[in-house]
Amino acid sequence: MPRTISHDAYTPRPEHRFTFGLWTVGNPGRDPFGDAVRPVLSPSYIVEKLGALGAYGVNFHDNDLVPRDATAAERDSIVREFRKALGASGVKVPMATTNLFGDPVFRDGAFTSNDARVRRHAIQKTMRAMDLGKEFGAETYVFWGGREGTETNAGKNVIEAMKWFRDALNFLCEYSIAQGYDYRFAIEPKPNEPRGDIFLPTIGHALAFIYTLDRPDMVGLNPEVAHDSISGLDFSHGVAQAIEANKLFHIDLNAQKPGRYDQDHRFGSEDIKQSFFLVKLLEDSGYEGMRHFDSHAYRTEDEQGVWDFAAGSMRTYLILKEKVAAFHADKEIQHLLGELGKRGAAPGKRISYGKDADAIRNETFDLDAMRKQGYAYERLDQLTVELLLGAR
Ligand code: DIG
Ligand code: MN
Ligand code: MN
Repeated sequence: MPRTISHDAYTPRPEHRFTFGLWTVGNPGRDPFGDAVRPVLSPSYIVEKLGALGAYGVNFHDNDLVPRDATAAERDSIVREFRKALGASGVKVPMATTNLFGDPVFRDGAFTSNDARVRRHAIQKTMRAMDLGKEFGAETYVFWGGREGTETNAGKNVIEAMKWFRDALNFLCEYSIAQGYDYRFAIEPKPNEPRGDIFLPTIGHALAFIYTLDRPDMVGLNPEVAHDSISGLDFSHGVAQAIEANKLFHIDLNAQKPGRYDQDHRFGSEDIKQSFFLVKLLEDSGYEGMRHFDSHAYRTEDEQGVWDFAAGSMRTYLILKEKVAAFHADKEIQHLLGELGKRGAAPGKRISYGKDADAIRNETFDLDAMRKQGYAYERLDQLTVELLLGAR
C-alpha cells in the first residue's frame, strides 16, 4: 500500500470538496535559482492520482491544459484525453483561470499593461480560457493579476490602470452573460511577486474595487493564505470580512512563514493555530465552496513526495476540522464563550439609531467596573492551544 493512502477518520472523500490546480501537484520544482527536479506530469495522470487520493476536483489555467503553441487539432486531442480521465475518475473541474503571467507579452501586466494591444490580447485570451473552462463545467473563474503592477511608478499611471482593470472585468462579465456561462468571478489579491508591487494587493483593496464594477454581484474573492501572511495580516480576519460581505467565492489554502517570498507550502505546515482558526471560520460559517490547495511540494521531493504533499494537505484540514468539533464540545471553552456572550458577544446583539438612540443617549455606565473587568482570553487561548496539542 503506497504510504500516501490511509483509511481512517481523516481519509479525504469527494464530499469534502478538496481541489488542486493542475499546476500544484504538477509543479516540477523549478525556482528562480534552479532547474526543474521532477518530470512533467500529464493532466490525465494528475486527475487519476488525485481521484485515487479522494480529491473532489482539479482546476487549471488555460495553458496548464492546452499549451500556448498547441494547434487546434492538438487542443482537441488534449481536451478529449482530459475529459476521458475526468469521466473515469469522477473528478470535477469547479474552477478555471487564465495564465496572464507566463508569456513575456505580459511583462508589464495583462489588463493593466501600458500597451493597449496587450490589454486587448489579455481579454481575448481570457475569453478563450473561459470557453475552455466551461467545456468542463467550471463555475468559478479566478483572476489573479500576477503581472498587474510595477517595479517603478515612473511609467505607470495607476489611476488609468485601475480604469483599464475595471474595463477588462466589466467586459468579461458581459461576455460571460452573453455566452450564458453564469460564471462567478473571483479576484485573488497578492501584495507582490512576481511584480515588485501588485495592484489590488489585499482583500480590502479587492473588495473596494469590486463595488466600482458594473456588475459587482458577479464578482467576489479568491483569497490565499500565503498572500495575506506575506503582508503580515491575519488571513482569517480578511476571510471573515469576505464571508460577511457574501464575497467568498473560492479560497486558496496553503501555508507561509511571514516575511518571506510566496512559499505556497502544504496547508497547515506552518502556523497551526492560524490554520485552525481558518478551518473553524470556514466550517462554522457554513462555507460550501471548494477547499482549494494552491501550493506545491518542497523542491526536495520526488513524485511520491508530491502525493504525500497532496494527501497531507487534505488530511491536515480534516484533523483541524475534528479539532473544531472538539472546541465546540469543550465545556470550559464553551463556558468562557458563554460568559462573553452574556456581555454582548453573542451574534445578533446589534444596535440601530432608530431603535436605540434614546436609550443610548440616556444610558448610565458603571465605567469603574467596566474598566476593571478582563475577558479571560489568556485562558481561552491556552485551552485552544492545549486542544491543538492534544493535551485535552
Ligand atoms: C497564484 O496564487 C494564483 C495562480 O496560481 C492562479 O491563477 C490562482 C488560482 O488559484 N492562484
Ligand atoms: Mn501563492
Ligand atoms: Mn493562489
